[in-house]
Amino acid sequence: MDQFIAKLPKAELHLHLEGSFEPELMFAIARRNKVEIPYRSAEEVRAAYRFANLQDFLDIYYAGASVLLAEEDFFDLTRAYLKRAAADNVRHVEVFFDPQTHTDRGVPFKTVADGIWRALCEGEKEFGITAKLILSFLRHLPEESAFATLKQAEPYLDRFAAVGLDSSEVGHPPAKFARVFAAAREAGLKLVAHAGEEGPPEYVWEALDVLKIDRIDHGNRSLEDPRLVERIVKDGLTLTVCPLSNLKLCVVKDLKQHPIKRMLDLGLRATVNSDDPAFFGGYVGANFEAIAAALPLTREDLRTLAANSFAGSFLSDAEKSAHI
Ligand code: ES4
Ligand code: ZN
Repeated sequence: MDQFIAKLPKAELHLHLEGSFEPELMFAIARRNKVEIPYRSAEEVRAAYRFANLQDFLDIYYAGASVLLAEEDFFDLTRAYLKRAAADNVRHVEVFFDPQTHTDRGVPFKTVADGIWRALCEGEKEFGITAKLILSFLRHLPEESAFATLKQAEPYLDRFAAVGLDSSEVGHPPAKFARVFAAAREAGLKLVAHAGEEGPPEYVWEALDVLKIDRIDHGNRSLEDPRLVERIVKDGLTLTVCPLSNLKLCVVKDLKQHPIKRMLDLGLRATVNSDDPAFFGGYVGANFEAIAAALPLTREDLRTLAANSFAGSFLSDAEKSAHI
C-alpha cells in the first residue's frame, strides 16, 4: 500500500510554512542569526512537541518562528519544504504563511514575502512543483491588524492566490473578520479559513455564510451537523483535512476514529494534508500512510483523496488537466 501511496501524484492544500520548520534548520538559522534557543539539540526540541490542544502547539510554533529574521531564512524554510514535498510526489502546493507572526516582531513584510516567493519560483524549476501562496491572518489578533496586513500586501497582490484565517479558533469566530475578508475578495483573492478544527459547526456555517469562503481548512466538526454536511456537499466545497495534526492536537483520540473515510462516504470532497509536518511527525505521504493503516480505505478511496487535492486546488482547469 505504501508503494501505491508513494506513486500517487498529489497536491498539498493545507501547509503552514512556519510549521515545516524542522529543528535542525531551526538550530542552523538560530546560529546564523546569533539567536539563543532554549534547547540543546534537535532531539530535545522534538521531545518538547507534546500537545494537549491547539493553543499548546501554537505557543511552541510561534516561539520557533521567532528565529526567522532575514530574507534568506524564509527562502531556506520554503526550499526545505518543497524538497521534502517533492520526495512524496507532491506536484502542486498551496501554502500558508502568517505575516503578522513576523511583522509584529519587526521583520518587514517585504523580507518575508521576497524570501518565500524566490524559493517558490526556484522550486518550480528545481523540483517541478507548482505553487500558490496564501496569506493567512491570525485570528487571535484584532481585525484592524488583519487590515494593516492586507494593506502591506498590496504591492505584492499578484503573488497571493488567497487569504486564510488561522491560529486560536475558539473565542475568535469567523465573523470577526467579515470586513477584511470582503476587502480581500474585492482585491481578487480567493478565501479560505480554518473552521471546525476545535470550533463548533456554527463557526463553519459562519465561514460559509458570512466570510463566503471558497475552501474549508479542517472542517472536522461539520460532521456534527447533517444540514451543514448537506450544504458543503451541495456547494462542492473542498475540506483540507490533516490527520496527523488532528491526532497530535487531540482533535481525535485515535486515527481509527478519524472521520476522513466517513467524509468520503458522505460525498464530501476531502483531501489529505500535513498542516505543520515538522511538529506533527509527518509530511503528506506519512499522513496518507497513517490513515491507510488505521482505516478501511480502499485504493479507490486513496486515488479519490489524491484526485480531490487537484480538483480542490485554485489551479485553472487547464492547469489541472496538465497535472492529472
Ligand atoms: C495551525 Cl493546526 C493549526 N490550526 C490553527 N492555526 C494554525 N497555525 C498553524 N497551524
Ligand atoms: Zn492549519
